[in-house]
Amino acid sequence: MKTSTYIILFIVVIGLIWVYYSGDGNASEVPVTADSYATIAEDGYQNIQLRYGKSGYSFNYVLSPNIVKVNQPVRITADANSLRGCYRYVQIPAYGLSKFITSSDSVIEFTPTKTGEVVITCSMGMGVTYLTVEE
Ligand SMILES: [Cu+2]
Repeated sequence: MKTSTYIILFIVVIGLIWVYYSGDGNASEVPVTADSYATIAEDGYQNIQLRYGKSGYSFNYVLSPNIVKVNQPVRITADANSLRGCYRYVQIPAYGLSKFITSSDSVIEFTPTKTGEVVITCSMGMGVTYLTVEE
């Protein structure tokens, strides 16, 4: 093959790789499974774990489970060991919540009052994940 053919092939392959990996880490990339749905514990709370780990094609906050029922209290327990730097400053702007996570103080509780996606972010905004609230 001619050199120009190789160059064109190279550009096409790079383009395909770029398209494949250019996800923005939205919750929609995380496949929904039975484990995605929170169960309601005896105390009425839906227990969620928050940690730092692989999310889609990158690393970010990970919620498990990540789908809850509306108007039922949610208890998010953060894994302080996996959260570093500003990732420990967990914000839930829609509910006016802001908390610095330590290993002895790692719980955030709130009751989602409307359906949709609740943004959970770090203080600087690079840590982002979404809690899906359903009817
Ligand atoms: Cu941050």
